[in-house]
Parts: sequence; structure tokens; C-alpha cells
Amino acid sequence: MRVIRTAAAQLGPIQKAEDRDGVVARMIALMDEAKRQDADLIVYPELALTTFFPRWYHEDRAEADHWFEREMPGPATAPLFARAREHGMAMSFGYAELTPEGRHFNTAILVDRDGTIVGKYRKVHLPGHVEFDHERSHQHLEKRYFEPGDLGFPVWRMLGGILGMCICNDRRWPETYRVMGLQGVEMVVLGFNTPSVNGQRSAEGLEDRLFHHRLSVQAGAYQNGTWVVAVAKAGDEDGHPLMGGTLICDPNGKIVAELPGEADGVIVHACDLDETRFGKETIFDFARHRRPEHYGRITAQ
Ligand code: CDT
Repeated sequence: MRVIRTAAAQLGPIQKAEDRDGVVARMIALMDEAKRQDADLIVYPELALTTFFPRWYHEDRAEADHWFEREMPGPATAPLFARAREHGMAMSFGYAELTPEGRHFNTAILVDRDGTIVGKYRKVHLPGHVEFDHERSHQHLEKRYFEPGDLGFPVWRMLGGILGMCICNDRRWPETYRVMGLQGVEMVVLGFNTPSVNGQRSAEGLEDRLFHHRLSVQAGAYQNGTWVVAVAKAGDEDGHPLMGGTLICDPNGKIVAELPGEADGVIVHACDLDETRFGKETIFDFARHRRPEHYGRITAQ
């Protein structure tokens, strides 16, 4: 058995006026609870440090720069890194990254038990739009504020296994999991901010959204023989509802733990990476069964 006791740490809403210090205090409280449950790894949501700011339109996009981190860890996140080191707990969380060259990414990191950042991922599939859209009930301006990730979908050896990351909308794309699956990934960790209703299709409500979320994660897990840990930022942010649905899915595609509600909370599950073997060695033994000669259209521009 190669067990990672994994905590999926959902954050409830973060209002526009809340500062990072308050959010980091909440993250530390969740980490302490995860430690009480003996977790090795804690996973937080996408853009964990702030409200989901891409819903707010700024004509001058530089006005949004205050939502971005210029260093990691920085002054606000140093206490989180310190507590993780103290607990000897690995972690992953998402944040908006502003590079020294002035590039903007929707980023997530993997941090080992000793506080070292071992992996960085930049969101590839950016949903939404660039300009203010009067047809929508709410804005989703990720394409305005971020550029698509430039790092692909790498995996990292950590905690005795092979771990990968993706972010929110990425979880809906089979290619995301498959690219990591081809590198032997055993656990994919991801955070998300998903509006409870579709801003362009009022008929698609919370139940459908939760269904498509679970469907995507469960399919990705099963078809690649990997654990998937999916963590929400949820609840009502300044009148804009985000769904919950924080869950841990096993390599068989079954949800083994799911957090009810939309508030701060943790679920911990003992994820045995050896459970990935069966799928990887049988029906999804890629070396024996894949037929890439027929998949050319997938990568054609
Ligand atoms: N954050 C994020 O990627 N959210 C998207 C919402 C899509 S609607 C424009 C998601 O796929 O959950």
C-alpha cells in the first residue's frame, strides 16, 4: 500500500472586500483540522487567496493587478507555508500569478512537506470572454485577465507517488487527464470556482452543474486509473453563487468522499496509490491498447 491521507479543503465564499490575511487564517484553520485527521496532503481551491475576481470588469486591466501575487510565498502566504512545514504537510493551492516579466496566469502549486515548491501548473483551458458581455447574467473574464498556461500538464514525483495538477475548467477536458495519464499520474489535484448557474443558459441550474462536474472528474479518474481530488471555492460571493461539490474520486471512478454544503470544510481520505494499478495494467494499459495512429485530429490545429 502507498497511502496518501489526503485532505480536500473547501473554502466558503470570499467577499471582494476581504483581505488575504483573513483568508490565510481560514486556510490555516482548515490545515489544523486536516492535521487532527492525520493528513499528509491538503488541497485548496483555485484562486484560493481572493474572491473569484474575474467576474469583475475593469476597462483598464492593470486595475486588476492587485488580485495577483508577485512572489510565492509572499508576506500574506508565508504563515501558511510556515504552518504546513510545522505540520510536515504537503499542500496545493491556486492563486493569480503576475510574473516579473508582467505575464498573468491562473496558477496552482504543489508544495512538499518541507515547504519546498516542487511543482507549478498554469491553467491551460481558460473559460469565459475578453470583453464585457451584456448578454450574460454575470461576467466570466478569465480570458481578459489571464493568458493560457505555458507549462503543459507535467507530473511530479512526490509523497511516494506521481502527482499532477489542473485547474477548474481543465477538469472538463479529457485531454487534461490523458496527458498526465500518459506520464503515469496517480493523483490529480485540482481546485475550482464554478458559478452555480450558467450565465448564458438559465435552464442549467445547480443540479446539472454538479452532475457535469462529477461526470468529468469520475470519467477522468476511471479512464486514466488515477485518484482525482477536486476542491471548490463555494457559496455566495457578493451576490454571485458558486457551487460546492468538493470530492475525492478513486481510480475506479467512484466518489469515495464528498463534502456537503458551501462553507469552509475538510474531508480526509486515505488514498492508496496502489489502487491505480488495476486500471493501468488492464483495460487502460496504454502501451498495449491505445491506437494513437487514429488520434491525429486531437492535436491538429
Ligand atoms: N473557474 C472556472 O474555470 N470556471 C468554469 C466556469 C465556466 S462558465 C464560464 C468551470 O468550468 O467550472
